[in-house]
Amino acid sequence: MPNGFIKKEQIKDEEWFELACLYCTKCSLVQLTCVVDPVSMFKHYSYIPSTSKIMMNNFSSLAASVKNRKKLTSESFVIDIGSNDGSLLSFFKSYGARVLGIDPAENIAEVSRKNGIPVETLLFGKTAAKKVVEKYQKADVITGTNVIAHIDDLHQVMQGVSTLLKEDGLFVTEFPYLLDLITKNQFDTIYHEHLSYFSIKAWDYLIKQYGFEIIEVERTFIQGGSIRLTHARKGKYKNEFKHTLAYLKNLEKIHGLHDKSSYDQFSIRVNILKNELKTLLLKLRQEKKQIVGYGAAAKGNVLTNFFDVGTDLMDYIVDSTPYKQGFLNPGKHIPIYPEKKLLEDQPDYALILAWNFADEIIEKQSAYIKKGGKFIIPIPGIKIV
Ligand code: JHZ
Repeated sequence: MPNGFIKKEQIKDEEWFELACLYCTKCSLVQLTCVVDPVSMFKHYSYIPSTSKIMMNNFSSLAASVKNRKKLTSESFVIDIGSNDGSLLSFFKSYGARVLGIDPAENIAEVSRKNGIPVETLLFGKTAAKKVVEKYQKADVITGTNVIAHIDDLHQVMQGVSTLLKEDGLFVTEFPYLLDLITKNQFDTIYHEHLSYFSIKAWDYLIKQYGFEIIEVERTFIQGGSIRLTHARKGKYKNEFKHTLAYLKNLEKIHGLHDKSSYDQFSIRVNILKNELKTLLLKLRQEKKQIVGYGAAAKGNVLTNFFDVGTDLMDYIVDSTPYKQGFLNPGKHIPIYPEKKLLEDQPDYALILAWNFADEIIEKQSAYIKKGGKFIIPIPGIKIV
């Protein structure tokens, strides 16, 4: 599993799941073939967004844009689905709004509560939404960043949102955009936590069934290219983004997102990338260079497994997340250490597995580069810095 970091003694019990996609010829949605039990994946979670400055800036900008549109007061109630450590809600709280997180990860909910952000530890759906409405009230704003694609039953998501949101409420969601995934070879963002890969066409097909419309759309560079969508019930707000939506749908068509054969071509491109990267790493190893990984991202676990990069090619991975340090990455069992080990050891090359944070990492590790260290960025194509 992508976030299934383990200890050495757990290797014998490690679980493996198929990783493959299906394409719907009717609505163009891309989904995984295999659904892993969400309780086992999310009850104890190791990913926290607040370790990244870029992620925090993104949350800050999302909250600010909602505030501009919705005029938040101390009466406003904001709910975040997949609230993690409460990072996004902390911005809404700073605007005076009442906030509540919904997240199944008990370990991270504790962190959130310590940060002053209350959480209901629930998997989101219609039942969870009903419980929250009974205990609290309906929400003025519902947010959900990098979480909707993690939920198997998308109809449950929209039923939940519809149950939980006031008539004039806003629903804001952000997820990696399929257009970026396909055009930038981001195959490694395909993993068990992400069950759906959305184009605007597929997403629009879903939300229309529940009486919602997209009233604002923005492409962001988060996670290598995401899309932030603001929704309201049809006709409640002025929709100034009709042309942008039509433009994006057309762009998706041009890039073949609505046509199955484009996905076969994508697969060929990924296999070419695999050959190129493996050839480079093998060559460096023959030259007796030390190679490590940077960022034990879930996507990095996909890359190391799919490209078959193990401890024969990569000595270890450094990562800033305390929950990951001291563990082995799933599948390939590469050990994970704190980031400071990079400067202590000064390896020749560091393969940036968290390539979406390449700029932030390179800036942070300028001392490593000054001493002659090199970074390899694998996606969208190999680049050595
Ligand atoms: P990062 C996660 O995927 C999981 P991952 C999840 N399923 C999802 O949808 C996506 O995010 C959006 C480390 N790091 O954010 C921290 C450093 O060590 O790309 C993280 O372990 N030093 C919710 O796991 C990893 O890299 C740094 O300076 O692919 C990045 O993981 C920085 C900036 C990060 O997400």
